[in-house]
Amino acid sequence: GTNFDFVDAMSGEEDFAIAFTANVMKLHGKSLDSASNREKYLALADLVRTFLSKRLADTEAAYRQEQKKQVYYLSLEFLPGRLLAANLLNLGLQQVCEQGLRRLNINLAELIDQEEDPALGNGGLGRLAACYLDSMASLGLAGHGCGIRYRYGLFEQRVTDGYQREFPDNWLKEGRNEWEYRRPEETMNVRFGGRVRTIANGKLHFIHENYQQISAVPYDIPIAGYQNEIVNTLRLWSAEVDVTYQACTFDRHGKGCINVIADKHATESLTDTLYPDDSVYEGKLLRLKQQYFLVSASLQSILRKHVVNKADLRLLPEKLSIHINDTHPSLAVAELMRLLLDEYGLGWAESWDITTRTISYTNHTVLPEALEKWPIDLFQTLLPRIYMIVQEINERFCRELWDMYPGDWQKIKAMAIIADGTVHMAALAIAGSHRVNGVSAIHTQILKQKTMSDFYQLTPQKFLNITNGVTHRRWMLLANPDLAQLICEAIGDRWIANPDELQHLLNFAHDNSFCCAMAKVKFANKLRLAKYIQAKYGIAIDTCSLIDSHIKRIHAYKRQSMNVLHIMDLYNRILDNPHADIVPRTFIFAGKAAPGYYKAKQTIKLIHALAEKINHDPLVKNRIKVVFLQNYNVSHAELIIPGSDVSEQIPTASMEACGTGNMKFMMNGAVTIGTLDGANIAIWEAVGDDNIFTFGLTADQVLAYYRNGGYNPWDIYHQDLRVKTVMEQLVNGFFPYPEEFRAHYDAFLNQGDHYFVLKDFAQYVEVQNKLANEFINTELWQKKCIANVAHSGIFAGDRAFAEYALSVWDLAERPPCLRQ
Ligand code: 26Q
Repeated sequence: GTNFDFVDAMSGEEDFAIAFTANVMKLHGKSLDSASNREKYLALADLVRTFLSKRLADTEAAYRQEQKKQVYYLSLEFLPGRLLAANLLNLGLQQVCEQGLRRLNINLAELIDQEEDPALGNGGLGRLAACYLDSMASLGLAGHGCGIRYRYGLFEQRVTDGYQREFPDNWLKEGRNEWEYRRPEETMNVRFGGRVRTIANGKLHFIHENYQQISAVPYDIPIAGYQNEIVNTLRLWSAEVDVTYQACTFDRHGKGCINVIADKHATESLTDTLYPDDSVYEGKLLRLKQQYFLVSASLQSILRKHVVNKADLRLLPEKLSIHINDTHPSLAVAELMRLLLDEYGLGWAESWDITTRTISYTNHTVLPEALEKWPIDLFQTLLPRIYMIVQEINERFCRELWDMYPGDWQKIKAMAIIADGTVHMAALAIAGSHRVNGVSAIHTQILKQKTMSDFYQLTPQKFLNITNGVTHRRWMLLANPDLAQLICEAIGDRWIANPDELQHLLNFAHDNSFCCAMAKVKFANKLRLAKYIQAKYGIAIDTCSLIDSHIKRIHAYKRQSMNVLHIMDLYNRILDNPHADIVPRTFIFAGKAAPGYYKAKQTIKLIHALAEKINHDPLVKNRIKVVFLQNYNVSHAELIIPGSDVSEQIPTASMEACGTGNMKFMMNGAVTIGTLDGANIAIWEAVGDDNIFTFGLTADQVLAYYRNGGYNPWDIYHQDLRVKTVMEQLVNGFFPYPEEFRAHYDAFLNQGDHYFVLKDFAQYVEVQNKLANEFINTELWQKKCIANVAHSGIFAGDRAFAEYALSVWDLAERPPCLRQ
């Protein structure tokens, strides 16, 4: 029989063991005894992929037959996390696999650990895309990801002597990924550079000449829905040059094929690396090339499929939706226009109508430095035909604005797609979409009232909020199986399909045995985390201590430095009074800094300098430990989040569009200490004052300060001795090398404290104290944990995606959780 008979027949673990053993032999030409764990992992993944393949093909056939509306989620980033355990869970194979392997004396967990964690994203935005792929498949929506198959993922972070060092993330060492299907037959060609010749014979024709053409080869990764037989795809494009038929003429230097191969490698470098910056837009030519490469390859293949199925192009918006994840793929607007106009011969008005009704756009940031603007000359040289189309879009758009606001040049200039020598990608994305959404209530509010207020006034019907969500399958069932099981024992398993049902847990907040069981699960997860930290860093942490985690990209606005200042103050209390009554705490940090971001890198150094002092000071008597976990990735999050008591979500209000880590912590019963920003506000509304610790300036207050030129941090320095002390400690030799943290000192005091760290400090300390005192009241704390889990259902990705299905993509069938 075939490899997947064993599961299709549900024949059980014995057949599984046989099939697995045979697959090790087939794949590696080795017996089980002589295979390494990595080889065993690859054989298992291959077996699971075989199983996925049948459902992938069946799903595709079913969609075609039903003519189901397709959603294409275009994103420069996807951070899916490891896939083996997720696939086993979603395919319902966990048990048969675990027990089958046990028969062979193999521990499944050890094989799971052999998988590389694909790092094809920076952080929140890429992880959100992956959560949504999971939700779409699980809801039975025909939603697919389109991205880039970066040869190297986000850099690997190693810390030496407290400094971050970056290493290439060589995730495809074996030349291929075990989950993907390479589909060379579906290769698309993408054109760069050259020039455009215009011919007028009745109609205008645009002939693109002298371009460089690069092949885009798709690699499809199957994405399984949760126990529903659906398998969608994540299609990742790779730049490749086929030299098979390229003649190598010997030039006068006698080089021949060497040149051809050298050109091949230069061209293929297009998809070599992911840009490692998640908050500052970098106007690099290669980045724009990557964006167009993704957009053009994706749209060509989407349209080809549509046309091959004999569907009318005029029906495009009814048959499919194209969603763009931030402005990074916003060239989709112009590329879809190009294909409709030049390749399929439609007129402008019709093409524009089709385009705007097909495309929708999610904004993920209001930080001005992150808004994408491309210099015209660079844009025009790389994409001459696309630039012509953008110009035409801009002209028509500005004419429309002129009709609306005659004479208001200032407003028109502020909204124009091309202005001040640059192409404004957000303006292009808004003009070319029928829906624009923010990712939390406050973020959407700020978009409407500030960042995009002109556009909102022009087309209010385009704008809406859809608060982000995360997949509770990965973040609860997979990352915290003991908690999931406990919940099932208490309220049954319907919450898995319908996370709102987690609310029933509130009935158990006063149930002693349930509370104890929850505490036990948390303790076991803390122990698991402590063992990892001990093994990896030789640091012993107290599993009874309050574990407080701050894990996310390192950025000034996320204020890891404020967390550090609080720990310094806590330490100062011990130095002042060695017997101070301090609740034992473990502070965990993890996160990468953009390689060129000096201050963020110095924050990593500061965390290490502090850890070095505190972890070794006998006066502290182990009451405080500080740990920095290196190379933060999805797998580390799966380990840290279930083992944490407190979730640090302390950005300067108004700056974090949403945050999604906050939701994952909440699902796992950690209590948030947070500012009133992004989804923290929604969490606060869901759990109520008693079950979250909020503090600090509101977004309105922060924005008001900015309008009035900021505030004077020296006032606080002089008023609050604690602030003065920690500030001086940054530069007075308290840490070795007194000049090391001068940049931080200056930013806080001499450059106006742009992120309001000192302004929020006193309230932060106060609420940290309050939190610690409530933590030691175990019974009270358990109730908080339960309340957090119970109210986390609204943050499930399924809810978020159902909202997209309904309000953005207009999918005919309502997903189950929105059905009445
Ligand atoms: C742009 C141009 C050139 C190079 C890089 C970039 C770039 C790359 C990644 C700009 C931004 C990003 C990533 C942004 C991001 O992760 N934003 C986060 O998105 C989450 C999901 O919506 C939110 O929860 C976070 O609040 C937001 O910071």
